[in-house]
Formats: sequence, C-alpha cells, structure tokens
Amino acid sequence: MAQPKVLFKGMLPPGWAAIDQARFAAHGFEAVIADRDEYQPEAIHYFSGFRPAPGFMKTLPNLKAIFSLGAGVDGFLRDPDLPRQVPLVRFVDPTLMHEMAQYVVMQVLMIHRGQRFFDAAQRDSAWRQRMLLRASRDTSIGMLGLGDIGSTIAASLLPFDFQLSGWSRSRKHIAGIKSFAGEEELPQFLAQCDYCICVLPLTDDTRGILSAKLFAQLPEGAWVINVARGGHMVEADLIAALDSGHLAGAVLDVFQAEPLPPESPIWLHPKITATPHIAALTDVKAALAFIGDCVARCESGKKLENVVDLNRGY
Ligand code: NDP
Ligand code: OXD
Repeated sequence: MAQPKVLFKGMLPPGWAAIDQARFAAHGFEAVIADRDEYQPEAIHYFSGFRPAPGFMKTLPNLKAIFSLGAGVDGFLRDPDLPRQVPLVRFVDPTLMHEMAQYVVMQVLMIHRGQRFFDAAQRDSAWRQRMLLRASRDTSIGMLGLGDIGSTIAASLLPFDFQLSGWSRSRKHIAGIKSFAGEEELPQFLAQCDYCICVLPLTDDTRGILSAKLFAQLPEGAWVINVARGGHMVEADLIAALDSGHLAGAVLDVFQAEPLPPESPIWLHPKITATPHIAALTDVKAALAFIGDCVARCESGKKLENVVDLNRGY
C-alpha cells in the first residue's frame, strides 16, 4: 500500500533532500521535495518545513496536518494564508533543547570566566592572572521564556551555583529557579538579571521586547544573550546601550535580517559575539522520527502532541 506523502518546502535540515526514499519509508511516509519532485497538490495530506514562503500552504487543499521542522513557528504564522483549520505541530526535541543549553552555558561560562581575556594574553605569550569579577553565587541569570528550551537551559546552569530565574506568562514551580510571571513582574525580573537570556517565541506580544526600555531596566553592566529570534531585538537600541556602557556585552545567534548583511555594524562591534543561527540546528535523525510519529498518529486517529495555539502564537 502507498505510504502517506509528506511535502517538504522551505529551509530543510542539511542533507535532507539527499536522503534515500527508503529511509523516509522506514519512518512510514514518502517524502516529496517541492521544487524537485512532481506532485499533485490534491494528493498531499501533510506538509513540513521551516519558514515556507507565504502563500505556499494554501496551494494544498487537502492538508491534514503541518509539521514545523523548528521549535519556533513564527515562520509559519507570518503567512496570512496559513490554513488555520489544519493543526500545526512544532518540533520539540531533547537533542535540540540540549544543544541550545550547551550554547548558552558555553557563552555564559566564557564571559563569567573571562576566557577572551586569557585568549588575548596567550596571543601575547603573557602570564596574566585575573580574579573572577564576581562569584557565581552572586551572579544572577534570568531566562526570558521558561518553556521547553528555557527550562532546559536553566537546569543545565544549576550545578554552577548561579542565582537562576525565569520569566513566563504562567507561574512555574521548578526547584532552584525563581519564577516571575506576567507583564507586572517583568520589571522585578529584569532588575535582578546580570545575564538576560531571551528564549521567547516570536509573537505579537514579544516582538521588539529587547528594546531600550528593557535594557534600561537591567542592572548596569548586564549581558544580553538572544537565542530566540531576531525580531525580538531592536538592534539599534542594543548598540546604543552597549556604546553608552550601560550593557557590558551581548551574544546574538539570531538577527532581524538573516543572513546578517556584511554591512551590519553588529559584525565588528567590539562588545558583540555573533553566530549564524546555529545555537541548535534540527537533527536529521530526530526530525525523521518526529515526522514519522506525527504521520502515524494522524493516520491512526491518535491525538497530536505539541500542537500550536494559533491565537497565543506559540
Ligand atoms: P516554548 O513554547 O516551550 O516556551 C515559550 C516560553 O515563553 C514559555 O515559558 C512561555 O510562557 C513564554 N512566553 C511566551 N509568550 C510570553 C509572553 N508574552 N510573556 C511572558 N512569557 C511568554 O518554546 P521553546 O522553549 O521550545 O522555544 C523558544 C524559542 O526558541 C522558539 O520559539 C524559537 O524562536 C527559539 N529557538 C531558537 C533556536 C536557535 O537555533 N537559535 C533553536 C530552537 C528554538 P508559558 O510557559 O507561561 O506559556
Ligand atoms: C528553531 C530554530 O526554531 O532552529 O528550531 O530556530
């Protein structure tokens, strides 16, 4: 019997188009790669990708479900023609969560331990010792967003004795992590963040949240790390807050325009570390298992997990 077809379009995990059809078949579906394979739009029941071109999904009249190959679904929700009656499932994967945590832990520890100072000293063949600026027990790290990824990052930072907190819409009860909830508690949360790490979904409520107004509420000398979406950051405000000396530095993995244009002042800013949206890339093995599981659930009438609430935007 023919297997259900899943049509793929948009940014796909590296090597996805080269995967042998037998490997997809082992996960219970046939892969159709748009722009490569011929297909009848009416015969497609499942669609998957990351940031598909707006208007594309409406060309598929018989969709039963859409599977996002990324944890963030803003690339689907920006489409004014998104078929809203079709469930949109987001990718929730432990490998991705751990990679995000590795990235943030690495960046925080590099800053906290002054690694760049020692790199420079080594380049000068100089034996330069330096104390930590502050012990971890006196350093507060706050996660803007305490969902799947934010809570994994916080849990990964726990053994290092930092003061940990998170801000979310709903109150959380996680051992060792102070919870701040809702708009009213945002100022209190920010006032105690030596490191402010953004892991929010990009929604109408969170777009542009990393702005002059927010930076002014952080303590003098705070660091900002954005691993969520470029749309959260008002880049000109960040540069102003760094240049004024209010913020000590920033680590950015995501940008308003991606790829970051060569003329962007971010590239050469001395207080910014920039990486090309690689904090976590979707793992092929995990993505195959995810889609296989979603297709099997749909075909057997089981409930889908991690369906996006379109009104909430995540
Ligand atoms: P989740 O949906 O699991 O968590 C989202 C968190 O944000 C929740 O704690 C939620 O609160 C909180 N939140 C949402 N809106 C608001 C608001 N208005 N006010 C306060 N809190 C809010 O998402 P994930 O943790 O899986 O992913 C987060 C984001 O990380 C993704 O959307 C994506 O943009 C980004 N990402 C980036 C990657 C990279 O490589 N750079 C890779 C993967 C993801 P509550 O719990 O109360 O609902
Ligand atoms: C994601 C991403 O959302 O890679 O998964 O940004």
